[in-house]
Amino acid sequence: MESLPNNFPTNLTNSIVAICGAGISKASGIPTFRDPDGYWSKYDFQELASYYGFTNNPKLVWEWYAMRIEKVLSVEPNPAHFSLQSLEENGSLISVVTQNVDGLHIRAGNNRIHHIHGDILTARCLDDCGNEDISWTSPLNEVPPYCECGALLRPNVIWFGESLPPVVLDQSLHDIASAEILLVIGTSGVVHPVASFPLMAKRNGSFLIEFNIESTPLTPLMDLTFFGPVEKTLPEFIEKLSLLKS
Ligand code: BJW
Ligand code: ZN
Repeated sequence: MESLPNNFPTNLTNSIVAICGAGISKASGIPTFRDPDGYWSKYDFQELASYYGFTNNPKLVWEWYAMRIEKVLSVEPNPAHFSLQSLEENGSLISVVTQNVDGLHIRAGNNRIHHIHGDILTARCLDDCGNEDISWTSPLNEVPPYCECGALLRPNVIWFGESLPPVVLDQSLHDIASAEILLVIGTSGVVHPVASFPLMAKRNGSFLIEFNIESTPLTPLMDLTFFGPVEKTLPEFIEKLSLLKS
């Protein structure tokens, strides 16, 4: 691993925010969206990840989610997730802002996580009868699933064209505003508003570090880039940080 530049921040206490995307869960066996073998190479995102698509064909959308729920329930966090947990444990991490809906950061032991695109293991009533508390702990037997009130359930995720949950968005922006270091991990950097967070942080003086297997539209903004599988590069980087801290 290359050495850190001279302008690398020296205050490593409660100073780091990690923005994560699907690339961090790839080594756990969860496909990304936009890689050549990702979901959008096989499926139409408008059909599967929009409110319009859902109301047009709830069974089709729920078949996709049921398949993904089964996958999420069968995989484990990988060394990249665990290294973010160690960063929280040693007092360096403010929070993880994750676009991932797989819950693997929770299972790795992180406590301060903002799930900005929701949670695939929960669902809520489409008719807003007040039922917001459905959790999947085993694969779905039948799709689409229905609420006790008779209406359809929908996955608790954020689809294209939907607003991000305001409280989660506020907390994420608050944390990013105080980040000395922003880690941008395994995201293609094309989905807004998250794709605009690194620029906001940069303007606010944060030091930006990207971890990805390839360059992204965000790469030119970065102070440092680690190209390679994040399950390898992130633990190495965090090991180096702990040496700096001790
Ligand atoms: C590795 C690796 C390894 C692989 N190691 N790296 C401003 C401008 C233009 C458009 C908009 C805008 N503001 C809003 C929009 C519209 C839209 C948008 O951004 N569209 C663009 C795509 C053009 N945004 C929205 O609609 C958002 N809502 C919103 O802004 O509300 C207000 C509003 C509404 C309407 C108009 C205007 C304003 C909501 C976005 C919701 C996204 N939803 C999804 C599905 C979530 C639920 C689910 O999972 O089922 O979220 S889509 C999908 O993309 C998912 C992801 O969270 C998200 C981001 O993807 P991510 O994580 O970056 O994955 P990939 O696959 O793209 O990238 C993986 C990366 O990993 C790659 O770079 C690889 O190289 C890398 N990698 N293996 C390291 N081992
Ligand atoms: Zn209901």
